[in-house]
Amino acid sequence: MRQAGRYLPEYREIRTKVGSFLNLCLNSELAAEVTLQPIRRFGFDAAIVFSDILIIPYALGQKVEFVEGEGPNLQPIDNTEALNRLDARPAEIKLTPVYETIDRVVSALNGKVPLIGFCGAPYTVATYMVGGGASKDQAETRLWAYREPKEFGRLIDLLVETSARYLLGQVKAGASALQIFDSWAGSLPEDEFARWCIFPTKALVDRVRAEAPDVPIIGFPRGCGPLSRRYAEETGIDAIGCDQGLPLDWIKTHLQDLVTVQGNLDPVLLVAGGRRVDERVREILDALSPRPFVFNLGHGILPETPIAHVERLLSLVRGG
Ligand code: 1CP
Repeated sequence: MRQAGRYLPEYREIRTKVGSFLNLCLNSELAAEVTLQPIRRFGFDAAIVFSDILIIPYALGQKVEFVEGEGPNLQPIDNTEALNRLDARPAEIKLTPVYETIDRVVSALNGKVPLIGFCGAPYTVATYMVGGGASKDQAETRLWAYREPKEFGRLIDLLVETSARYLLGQVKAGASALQIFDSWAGSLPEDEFARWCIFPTKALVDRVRAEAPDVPIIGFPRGCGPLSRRYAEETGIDAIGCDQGLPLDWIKTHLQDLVTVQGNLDPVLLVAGGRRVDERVREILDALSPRPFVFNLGHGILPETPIAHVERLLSLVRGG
C-alpha cells in the first residue's frame, strides 16, 4: 500500500516545492527521493515506486489534473469520439520518467531492498477515465459497460495493452515485483466482475509473464469479498492484497491455500492507534503468518496517520 504521502513531513516539503502532484510523478530525481524516504525512516522490507495509477490515462493523451484537496480531475471519456482520440503511440515516451525513477531507486537500494512497480487494473483506471475522477459508486462506468459493452471493451483492451508494456518497462528498469491495484473491483456483480476485472487482469498477467516469467505479481481486488477466491484462481497472480473487510478465517481457508496473502489492517485503526491496534495486529499475525504472508494495511495509508503509530506497528510486527 502507499508508503509515501501526506503523513510524512519530508514528503510534504518536497510536494510543496514542486507544486502539482503530476509534476512530482514526472520528476524522476524527486520521485526517487520520495520513494526512498519511507525506507530510510522506517526500514520497510520493500519499496514501492512513487507514481500514480492515473499516469496511464495521462500517457494515453487524456487531460489529467490533481486538484488540491479534491483529488483527480480528468476530461471524461464517455463516447466513441473521445475514445478514438486516445493515442497509445507516445505512451512509452511519456512513461520514461517513471522508468528513470525506478533506475535511480534501484541503484540507491543497491540490492538490499526490493522495489515494487505497479499499475492500476484496467477496470479501476477506466472508472477514473470514464467518470472524470474519483466516483462514489462508479455508476457512469458501469452504465457505459452495460449499454455499450463493445465500446467499453475497446477501452479495457487498450488499457491491458498499455499497462502490459508499462509493467514490462518497469521490470526492465529494475522492479523486482509488480502490483496491480483494482481499488474499485468491488462495484461489479459476479458476471461483470469476471468480464471487466478477472479476464483483463488475466490477459495483463499473461502478457507480462510471457516476457518476465520470474517476476512475482500481486493483485489487489479491493472490496470484492468472496469473489476474491475466483480472482486468485483465474487471474494467475502470485499474491493477493486483502482489504480489511475480508475475515481472517476466510482468507486463511479460501485464499492462503492458493496464493501468498497480504493485508489487512484497517488504515483507519492505524490513525486511531491504542490497544485495539495491538490486539488486531496479534489477531492478523496469529491467523495468517504461519503460512506465506506479507503484513500490510487493507488500503492506502491516510494522511492523518501519526508517525508514532506507524513506528509502534512496525515494532509489533517485527517483534513477532
Ligand atoms: O509510496 C507511494 O505512495 C506509492 C505510490 C502510489 C500508489 C501505489 C500513489 C501515490 N498512488 C498509488 C495508487 C493509486 N492512486 C490508487 C490505487 C490504490 C488505492 O486505492 O489507494 C488509486 C485509486 C489512485 C488514485 C489517486 N491518486 C487518488 C484518488 C483516490 C480516490 O479517492 O479515488 C488520489 C487523491 C491520488 C493522489 C496520490 N497518489 C499517490 C499519493 C501519495 C497521492 C496523494 C498526493 C498528495 O496529496 O500529495
